[in-house]
Amino acid sequence: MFGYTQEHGKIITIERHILEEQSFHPEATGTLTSILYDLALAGKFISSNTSRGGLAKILGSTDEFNIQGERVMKLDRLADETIYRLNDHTGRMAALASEEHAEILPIPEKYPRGRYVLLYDPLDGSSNIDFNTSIGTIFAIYRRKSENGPGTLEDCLQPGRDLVVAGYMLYSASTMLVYTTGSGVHGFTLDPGIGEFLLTHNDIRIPDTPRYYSVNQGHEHYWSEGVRRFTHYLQGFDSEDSTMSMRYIGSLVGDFHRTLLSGGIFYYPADRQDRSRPHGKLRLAYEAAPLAFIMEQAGGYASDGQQNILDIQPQSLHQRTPLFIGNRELVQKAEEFIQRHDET
Ligand code: AFP
Repeated sequence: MFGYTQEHGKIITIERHILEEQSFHPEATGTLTSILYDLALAGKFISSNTSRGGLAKILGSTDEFNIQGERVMKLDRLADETIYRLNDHTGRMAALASEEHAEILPIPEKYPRGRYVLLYDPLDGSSNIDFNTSIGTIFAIYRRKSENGPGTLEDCLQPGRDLVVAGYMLYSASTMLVYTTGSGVHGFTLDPGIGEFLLTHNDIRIPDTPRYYSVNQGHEHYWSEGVRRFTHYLQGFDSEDSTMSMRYIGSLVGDFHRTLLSGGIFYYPADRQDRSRPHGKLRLAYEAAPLAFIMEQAGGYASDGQQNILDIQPQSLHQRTPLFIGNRELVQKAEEFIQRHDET
């Protein structure tokens, strides 16, 4: 009746939901539950600041550039520090890695180290901030591989297949947190009045009938023949049946979230625009792998055009990858076009 959840009219907070999920795993110590709770808290903090943007004088950019060569926005910095500071002292993390930093972020010596590593993109789509358009945070949690001591680079360089938790926060008309621990995808909406994330989207499945395709078509000129022909296929050039509408925000979390709920495909292919990044713009560890894990849990699929994103072993923290993500048949269709028309 109040629209919070379809689940027998119950109002379910994220805390209760996480605890209920934990009860299905008798071996669980509660550590992951606490990490998720801290991430939800980070989401509330970042959301509160993004919604006060102009008022809090935190819109705009600093004079610095991050490891990706992008200008650091003030809110980026704030989101980055919030997530680090909520996780550096809890004894749950062996190390962290942020899209904003070249190297892994160690846990200070004075604090205990834990069993997990957290990789995060603190504020994705930040070039949209000043235009009041949706932005997001993406997070990925793995079990450490090293036995003890400080977490290592190797702990952070794991294929998406080994993810323990993946999720994102979307700061938009409302703030949402969506996550999976490998048993379904669940979405929560922040009720700003009470400061709680409440379950609004239980067990999300990507709809079977795709609705939109999503790509920066302004780059078509730089695409391969396979990607161009695939796009024409979506536009119905091959058969009227497959005509699809296009939507593109330019903010990955927003574009992904719409694709997840509406069905369709989002892609950011490799292109020839910038020779320094022949594999496209998106980052494997911070963006593609966690979103691929969520998409697969929701019944979809993600590929780099040739192979499942989840099977790619990252070689470096900031490695980039082409990404095709959404309904399985569409992503496989993209693979087919690429295989048929592009040289490998
Ligand atoms: P910014 O964080 O610089 O805004 O980049 C956002 C992003 O990494 C991702 O969120 C978008 O999907 C993609 O870039 C948009 O890139 P284009 O502007 O080239 O379409």
